[in-house]
Amino acid sequence: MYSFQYSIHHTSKKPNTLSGDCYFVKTYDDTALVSIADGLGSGPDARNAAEKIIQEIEKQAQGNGSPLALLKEGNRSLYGSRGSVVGIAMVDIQRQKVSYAGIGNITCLTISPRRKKQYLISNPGFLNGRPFNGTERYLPFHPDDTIILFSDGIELPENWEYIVTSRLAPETIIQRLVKEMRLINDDATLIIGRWHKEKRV
Ligand SMILES: [Mn+2]
Repeated sequence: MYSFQYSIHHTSKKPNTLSGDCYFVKTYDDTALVSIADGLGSGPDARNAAEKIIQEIEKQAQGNGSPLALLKEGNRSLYGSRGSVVGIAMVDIQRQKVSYAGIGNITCLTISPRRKKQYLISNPGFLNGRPFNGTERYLPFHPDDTIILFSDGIELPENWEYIVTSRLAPETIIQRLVKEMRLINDDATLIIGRWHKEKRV
């Protein structure tokens, strides 16, 4: 039995205001869905766009779905909004693979316990309800690999690989990353997750 363990760092550009980033994480049996939307600009309009698409992803998502199909569904909710960049990763521990589709400046990568890094590239642009070119990308994902997803308000510290591949829990890893990273003046979201093998009782 595996369980998906994850942790999130989420802040806004100005203290005490809503972040223009939104996110959604959920586990469906063998698949963990991890997504971040960063609304264009900042303030309420940015928030509004990011929230719309994240709510749509949440509504439409199923464990066996495809991230590109979800991007398309979500895109429809953005007509008339300012627009948003979005990344959606689905990590299937049974098939040992991750599927990813992203538009715009969202970074997604996996790292193995031996520090082998592999990036899942987002297509350029942003979503605002108009047709877009999306690509679904795939990578193998083994137990104890870590998935990392973040918006452009995050710049990982130089030693991030060592921190992430430590045997610490995701929550502790996030705390250490945040403590050591350079702060950027932007809304920021960072999610790290891994499928953890539960010991049989
Ligand atoms: Mn941003």
